[in-house]
Amino acid sequence: MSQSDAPARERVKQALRTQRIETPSWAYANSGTRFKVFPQEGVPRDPYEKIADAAVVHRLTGAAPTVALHIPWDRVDDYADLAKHATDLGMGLGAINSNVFQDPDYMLGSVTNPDPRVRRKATDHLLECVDIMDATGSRDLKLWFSDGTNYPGQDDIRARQDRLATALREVYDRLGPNQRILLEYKLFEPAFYTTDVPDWGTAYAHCLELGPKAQVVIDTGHHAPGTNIEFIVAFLLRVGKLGGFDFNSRFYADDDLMVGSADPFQLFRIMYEIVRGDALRPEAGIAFMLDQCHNIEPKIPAIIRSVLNVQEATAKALLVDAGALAAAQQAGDVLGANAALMDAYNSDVRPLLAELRADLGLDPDPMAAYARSGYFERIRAERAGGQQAGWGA
Ligand code: AFD
Ligand code: MN
Repeated sequence: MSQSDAPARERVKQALRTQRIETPSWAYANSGTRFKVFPQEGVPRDPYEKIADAAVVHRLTGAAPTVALHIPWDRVDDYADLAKHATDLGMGLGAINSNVFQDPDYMLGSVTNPDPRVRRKATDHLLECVDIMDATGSRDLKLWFSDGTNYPGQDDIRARQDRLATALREVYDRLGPNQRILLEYKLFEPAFYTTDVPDWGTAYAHCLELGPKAQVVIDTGHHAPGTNIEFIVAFLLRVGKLGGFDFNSRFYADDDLMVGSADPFQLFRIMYEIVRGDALRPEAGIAFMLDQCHNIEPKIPAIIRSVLNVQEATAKALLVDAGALAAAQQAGDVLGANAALMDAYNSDVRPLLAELRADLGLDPDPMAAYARSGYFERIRAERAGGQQAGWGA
């Protein structure tokens, strides 16, 4: 199917109108590597300013109406007031990200720590995050555990799974009817020998044990090099256990670069499995979140670029001629089937996306619109003082 085919263009545009991409509060703040955090001008100093920046991304792209929070980085006295601030800016508060990886007590783990006092403290933090979800109206609690060990024999691998299951069960049972746990896995880092939730299979098994309100979240930077991520997407979609994504890009490790910047073809293949699984619609419940750190590039335009990259990959995936592809697959026509997918991937969808933005009353080029907006110059002046937000690694 080519995008010169008018009905196809309309169908693609219609599907893209429903796409929602959630940006992370922490991507607007200072970030870096373990070697250095390079502060940037204009960076927000609190969650209110982070949400203001996220609102600019949504205003220019029309596709990013919610912003994920990270607790305690975004802790405030009155979450209802923060939610109203977001609403006033045309935004919503999205996933609540727990943080049981930066307190000194968590050196040997959080919910899997051998010390029951530490496990209680970590589990109480997760329960506090659910309380916050009640106040913000968030659906999703994102759980990532840096828990693991650095040496063989350090701790009992199996006992740590029991501890994890116990904590997850307590938090799961606290969830309201419209709330979910999104359990995130990561193969490596910061632990070097075992990680307690290292891969999609572990996350899937725990979510299966917990129940329907526990889903797996795929962070695209959390796999061994060469992992076929679109296989994981297809498998989890088929069994109804894909809760969402933490999109980013990597050349080597968990680089948290702009999604699609290192491997746009992989992002297209991932979005093709979403389209093939009829999971693009908001009703499908897949959270399309960014989880990125813009260490050396200006943050707001980097996030805009990331949203555009997801839209472009999605538009290409929507252009795949499903009929021609299925026919070639069933006929065992290897080259024909590959060509059907590659035809879509090789389409330049930027004119179609520019047309969609014009239809929506948006500037066809959000990056240029941001550069012209004067917003950066304004926040650089307004935010000259105060303590910049960041995770201070
Ligand atoms: C780190 C972790 C993980 C988590 C994110 C926000 O690797 O991706 O989702 O922090 O807590 O990037
Ligand atoms: Mn993540």
